[in-house]
Amino acid sequence: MSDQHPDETNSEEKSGVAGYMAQAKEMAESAQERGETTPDHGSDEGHSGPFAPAEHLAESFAANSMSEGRLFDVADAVSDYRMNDVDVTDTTCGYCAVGCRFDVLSKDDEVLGIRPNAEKAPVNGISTCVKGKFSYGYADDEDRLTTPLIKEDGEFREASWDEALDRVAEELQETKDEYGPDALGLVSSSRTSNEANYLMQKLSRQILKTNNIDNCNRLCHSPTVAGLSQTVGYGAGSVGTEAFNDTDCYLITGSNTTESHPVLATDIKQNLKEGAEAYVFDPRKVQIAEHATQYARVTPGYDTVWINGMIRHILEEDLQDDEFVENRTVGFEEVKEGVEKFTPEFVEEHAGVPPEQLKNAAEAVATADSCMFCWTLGLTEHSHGTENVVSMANLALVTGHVGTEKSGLAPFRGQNNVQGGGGDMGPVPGNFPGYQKVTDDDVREKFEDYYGVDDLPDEVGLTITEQFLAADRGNIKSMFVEGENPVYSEPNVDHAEEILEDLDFLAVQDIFLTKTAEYADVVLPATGHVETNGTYTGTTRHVQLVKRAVDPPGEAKPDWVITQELAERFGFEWDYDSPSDIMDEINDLTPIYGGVTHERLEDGEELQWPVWDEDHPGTPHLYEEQFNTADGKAHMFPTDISGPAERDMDDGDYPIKLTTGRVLYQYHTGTMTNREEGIRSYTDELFVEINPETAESLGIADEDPVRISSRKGEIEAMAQVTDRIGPDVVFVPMHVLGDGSDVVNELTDESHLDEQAHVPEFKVTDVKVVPRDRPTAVDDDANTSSPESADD
Ligand SMILES: Nc1nc2c(c(=O)[nH]1)N[C@H]1C(S)=C(S)[C@@H](COP(=O)(O)OP(=O)(O)OC[C@H]3O[C@@H](n4cnc5c(=O)[nH]c(N)nc54)[C@H](O)[C@@H]3O)O[C@H]1N2
Ligand SMILES: Nc1nc2c(c(=O)[nH]1)N[C@H]1C(S)=C(S)[C@@H](COP(=O)(O)OP(=O)(O)OC[C@H]3O[C@@H](n4cnc5c(=O)[nH]c(N)nc54)[C@H](O)[C@@H]3O)O[C@H]1N2
Ligand code: SF4
Ligand SMILES: [Mo]
Repeated sequence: MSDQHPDETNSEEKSGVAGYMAQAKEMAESAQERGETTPDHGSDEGHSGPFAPAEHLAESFAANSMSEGRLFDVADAVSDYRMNDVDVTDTTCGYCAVGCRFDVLSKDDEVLGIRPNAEKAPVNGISTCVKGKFSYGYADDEDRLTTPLIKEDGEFREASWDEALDRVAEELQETKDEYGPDALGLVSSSRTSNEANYLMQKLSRQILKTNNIDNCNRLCHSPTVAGLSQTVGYGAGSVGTEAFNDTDCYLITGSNTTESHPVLATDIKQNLKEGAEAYVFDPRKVQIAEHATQYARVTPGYDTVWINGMIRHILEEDLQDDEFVENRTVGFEEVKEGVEKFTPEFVEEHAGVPPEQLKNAAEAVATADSCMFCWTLGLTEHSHGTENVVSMANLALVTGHVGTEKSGLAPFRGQNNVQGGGGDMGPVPGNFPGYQKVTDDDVREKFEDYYGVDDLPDEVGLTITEQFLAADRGNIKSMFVEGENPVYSEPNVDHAEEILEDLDFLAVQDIFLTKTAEYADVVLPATGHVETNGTYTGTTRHVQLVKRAVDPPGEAKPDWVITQELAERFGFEWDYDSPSDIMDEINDLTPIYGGVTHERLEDGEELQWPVWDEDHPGTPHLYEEQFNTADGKAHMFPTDISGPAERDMDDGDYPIKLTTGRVLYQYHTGTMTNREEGIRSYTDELFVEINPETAESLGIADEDPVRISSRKGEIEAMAQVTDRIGPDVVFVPMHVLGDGSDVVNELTDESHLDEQAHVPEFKVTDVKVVPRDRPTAVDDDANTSSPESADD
């Protein structure tokens, strides 16, 4: 897309647009002057122009971050739309799991703009965030993969689909014949549709006979799925969308809501303005904390401590919901006993939360008429992430705030389709679709009958991080990676790269030649989200349609089509004509999706699973009467003080705790967002947030280049000195910023996994931080008195 609009001045409409843009830029600047350095998607009133009022703040920040030409393109599309001159396709956002819906405006197979369509958008109404609204330039980027590629003598060459798919099938078959099916590892993609993910798990089980299939859910909310499955039943949030706007109280922890789930943050902020309360616990004073009733800074890695402390205080003050506990839960006595040691003093010592803040929050949460318990990765990406989630479920259950319209458990899920494609559809080592266990004989028999085979694998397979570790030991020989960029997103990426390099065979299916794809033997070009039909399932269990707005570039094919054509190479004729056909099969085999059909969605029905059959209206909130457990009760389990995996190691050399995460403008490894010049310019350098006190003790000033080293590696970044973060903790974004030569996952450790969910400990790593030009020499100076070791 050109930077300069060809025709900026020759219509009144456009000069109106130009005026609006100038206004928008001013708004953005004044917001920045007000100190809103972390731009917020927000909604605002009072401006006129080509955009609807509530879109304004998103536009204003976009105006500040995107080239003028690009904005004119967008603005033009909107005015063209008014002239009915463009194609309009209603679809669901392909970035995060909020599940915003909007119209894609396109003309001549080029996406011109995105415009929310409130009538068809149950979650977002007329809101979107800057990514959903503006980051679609990737779609016609010149670097898109347009043909299959095969590597020959270390170089890629173009290949036909037949040649590429034959090669993939032969190689996978060869590994299977020689080493057995479990020498294969498959990574499915939460970026892709439910239908595509369903077929990936089918390929893995029916044809390749392995349960070694996983997806990015592992790196993310797998502890949420594990923790909630064992306590309340379903590995999903219990609340529907109403709660976000109407609850009386929010407990929010480990969630940078305004940057990671901007549209949910808008609902929450609006509700706070109308009198609701919010209690935020986070090591960083993230922007949602500015809007909260109370913010408490927590020591990273010690969340079970303050959560148990809250339960203890609630019990001490007799504020628990006795009736709920008695009638709807088991395990209360054990939890009561388990929390005894978590006195306010103990909590302050280990988790850093002052007693007053702990008590305030506990009392507010327990006595509110309704309350939502919200968390994201700050709670899950730990070596004890599942325990954190179980603690959170215990807290919610003790207060009785689960199972109503305005109260419940609200993990904000990550990728656009991680709830559906990453979990519900079963591309995970232990579950068929619908959380049906691969180890359950009756379940396996049902799938065997349907799939016409009698040997589905019956042992739980390997998770994504375990697949890498197994490959390192030589037990996995070949991998198939769809829509995942592990050489940036896995822990200890230098090691991950070596492992990929050493595989016998690697196939990658993506929309770009990613750094992961560079290691592949065969690369398969897939369609992106504006070129795809199917469904995504968002964080509130909404199943929503995704539709093709423009034709794919070159010969790129939809993910589900590629998987079906690969299956054919193994002699399996699946014969699906469309994603809707695949959904019919999902309906047959997956009780919670029993009545989710494309027809109903086309008719505008709003379906949140479970949807048991075609007459069932769906389930906006879970657990109104029963939990999804054998006895219908919620099961509470006591949890203990856990702490990060590295807590027992000698941290003399690495006295600082590193935590990692997201920024508003970027999306993960940046394969899509980094193609927007304006967005990139906002995040053109890797940075590290350092508290002023810590910076001073380390001799580091704002914007200084620094070196950060851990037991696994070393990177450089630019210091951002800010009291957003607490002393002795630093934050580095997980994204690929600047030239990408340094990424934070060079520092993280792949061996610190949660015992149950196997998520890596992305949220706490011991590090050392020094000014760049001072030698780090961790190996040399262990006994010298550098400022940081002097501080210990
Ligand atoms: N802009 C943008 N939005 C995204 C994404 C993106 O890449 N970019 N990715 C999507 C995906 S896949 C996901 S999973 C979500 C993730 O959404 P978030 O979980 O909100 O994202 P993170 O930045 O990883 O932030 C987690 C929060 O945890 C806090 N934290 C760190 N350590 C601890 C701890 O020990 N305890 C507690 N209580 N908190 C801690 C951090 O300070 C931060 O506020 O975002 C989704 N949305
Ligand atoms: N240090 C640290 N590391 C982390 C995290 C953290 O908080 N800290 N968070 C973790 C989390 S929560 C997540 S979810 C992961 C994310 O890690 P990844 O999933 O590896 O990150 P993405 O950049 O979203 O990669 C998705 C890939 O899919 C491709 N793609 C997009 N759309 C399609 C499509 O329709 N079809 C196909 N075939 N490909 C497509 C993109 O080009 C990209 O290469 O990172 C994890 N890593
Ligand atoms: S909040 Fe999430 S779903 Fe909504 S527009 Fe932004 S990235 Fe897309
Ligand atoms: Mo995620």
